[in-house]
Order: sequence, then structure tokens, then C-alpha cells
Amino acid sequence: MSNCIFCKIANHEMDSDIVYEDEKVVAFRDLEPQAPVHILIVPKKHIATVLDLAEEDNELVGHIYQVASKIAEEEGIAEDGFRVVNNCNEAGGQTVFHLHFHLLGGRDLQWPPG
Ligand code: IU
Repeated sequence: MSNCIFCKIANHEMDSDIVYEDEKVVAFRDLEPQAPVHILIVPKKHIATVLDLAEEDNELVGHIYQVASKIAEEEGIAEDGFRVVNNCNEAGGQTVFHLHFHLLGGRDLQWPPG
């Protein structure tokens, strides 16, 4: 989508601090980190919300979790623990309407989230 900021990041049309990339996803550091490690894992395909996932995307979602675990290991937060979270629509706290998963760690995370 031409006016989508995460599409622009995925296409390297906008700068971001990319920590991982392959043919399906890109992962970059959040501009407003909420934890010492706060990385967004984003499919290159434009999907607005989790509600828009199709059955053909099942493998993609599994891949995103594989990537999250790999990055957590690399960032040194796997052993202590971390969180992978998706916000959906307004009440869920979604502000960017291109599917993304937050990988948060490096501190004790509270539950339930606010
Ligand atoms: P949300 O789940 O849609 O609220 O998450 C959007 C996140 O994207 C939020 O944490 C922002 O800080 C982050 N972000 C970013 O890292 N770079 C950007 O250019 C924009 C948002 I716009």
C-alpha cells in the first residue's frame, strides 16, 4: 500500500533500525521503546489487522513467531523471558494499520497490560 508507513519501511523507502529481514518479514526497533528491547516484527505483505489474516497466512504467522524467538535469543532476553503482543483495532491499542507483533523484553513486564 503506497501510503502505509510499515510498507515503506519494509520496502526500504523509509529509514528504520532493522535487526532482521528475510523474504517474508522485516523486524526493526520501535521508535518509542516501551522496554529495553522493543522490536516490531512486520510481514512484508500488507495485512491491516489480525482480523484480515487468511488461511493462506497461517505459515506466515508461524514464521513470525519463529523469528521472534530467534531475535529474543540474539537480544539476550530469551532466558529471562519476553512478550510477543499484537494490538488489534482502536480499543486494542492499534495505531498503525499494517499487521505487526511487538517483541518486548529486558525488564519485568507487568500483567495484565494497561
Ligand atoms: P500499535 O500496536 O499499532 O500501537 O504499534 C505501533 C508501534 O509502531 C508503536 O509502538 C510506535 O512507536 C511504532 N512506530 C515506529 O516504530 N515507527 C514509526 O514510524 C511509527 C510507529 I508511525
